[in-house]
Amino acid sequence: RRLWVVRRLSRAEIAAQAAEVLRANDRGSLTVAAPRLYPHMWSWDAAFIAVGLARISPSRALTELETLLAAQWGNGMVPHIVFSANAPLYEPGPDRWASQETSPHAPGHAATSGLIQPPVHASALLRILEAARGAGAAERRDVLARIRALWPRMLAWHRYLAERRDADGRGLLMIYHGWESGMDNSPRWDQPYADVVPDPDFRPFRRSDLAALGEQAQRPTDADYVKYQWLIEELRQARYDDELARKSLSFRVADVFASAIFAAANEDLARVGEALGLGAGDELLGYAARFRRGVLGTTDEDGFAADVDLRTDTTLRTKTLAGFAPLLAGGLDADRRRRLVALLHSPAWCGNPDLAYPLPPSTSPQASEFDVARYWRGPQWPPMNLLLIWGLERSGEHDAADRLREAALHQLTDGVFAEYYQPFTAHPLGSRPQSWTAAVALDLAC
Ligand code: 2M8
Repeated sequence: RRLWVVRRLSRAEIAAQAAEVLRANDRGSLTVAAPRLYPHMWSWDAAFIAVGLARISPSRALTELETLLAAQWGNGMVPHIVFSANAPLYEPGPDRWASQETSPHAPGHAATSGLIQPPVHASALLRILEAARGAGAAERRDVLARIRALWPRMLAWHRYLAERRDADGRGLLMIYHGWESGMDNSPRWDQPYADVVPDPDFRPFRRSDLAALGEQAQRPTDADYVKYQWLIEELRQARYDDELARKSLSFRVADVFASAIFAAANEDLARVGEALGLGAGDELLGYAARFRRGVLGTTDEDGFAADVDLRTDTTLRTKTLAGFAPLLAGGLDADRRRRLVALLHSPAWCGNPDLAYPLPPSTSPQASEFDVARYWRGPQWPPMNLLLIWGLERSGEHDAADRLREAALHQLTDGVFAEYYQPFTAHPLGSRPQSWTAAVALDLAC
């Protein structure tokens, strides 16, 4: 085992270099997720990017959310990709989604995908609001006015999720594709994907990710990708209609991690609304309570949460980072919360003696599916550290939050801003420089 050894940057150097990455990936009113592999705007990346940018300019940070929400669909859905013109090839591109031709809800002025990603946006908005309080008077006035203007779109997004993605009110968000979880090839989805069988005459298109990255062992497999592509076909056939999708798709899962993010996001949006006198507080806090209950309803005796396959009503107990969802959502009794934090620090997770940094791998090294380099099956992901830090703070676990914060920042002192990290050697993996990693570094360093 060879550790990745580099010159370590100081806090000030990290902040400066991270800001430089975000500047280089800035295309005016949006920041591309990564220059080659992901040359467009991604929904939850944009939220993390906004959190980082808020440290430099609350106004520019808000622009990121405004651009994303300007591509919102008529039914409130915020698409997981907003395509920019003249970018390097990314597949599936706008033609594969054909959203404007297929759905009456798709916006006429923006090319988008037809999926969602976890709703971190309101949590980003709250941080922008907090950063604006420390800005000069003119910027503060401007940001507050723009947040008011954005409010109806944020509310419509949350209503879409609560009404269309949790139609039966169980407090768990239904997703139609592993991409909607943001954790594409996580072992969380192995079982549901086993039931996704493309039509025999389906012709998969060429992958652009392998050419852009050149590291096959760090990406999902071809077998995975055919299914990812096929599900887009199924969704298009369902005309991106939630009523139809909910009944017809061969992948329908309750995503416990996104549900926890949503619980917290509703509280954060309620705080923004309260600060600006915009109302809807009861409604948003009602959603927060519903989704918190939904998340808690899946937990085992340690407070560790599970996804649910909604086609078969099977609970999916996998050893992935998503199990810590209750720390994000809150609501565990003190005893189980202590047990869950102890699990986080145990050898199955951050306390694993082989780890280069005590940070949670995306999949437990003790799980049979653990793969040290393959994307969401093992590597450590900086934005997930940030979500856990927020969650631990929200849960009153300040010592655990501080430990995680210190390790997360230390990992990023290599100055590479990689998409993800090999947990045992600290080698930077995936695309680089990845905007959300730079944003997290900036936030942690400031
Ligand atoms: C990855 O997902 C995209 C598809 O949406 C891909 O592999 O092409 C995931 O890591 C996702 O969570 C992330 O938002 C996206 C852009 O960074 O890349």
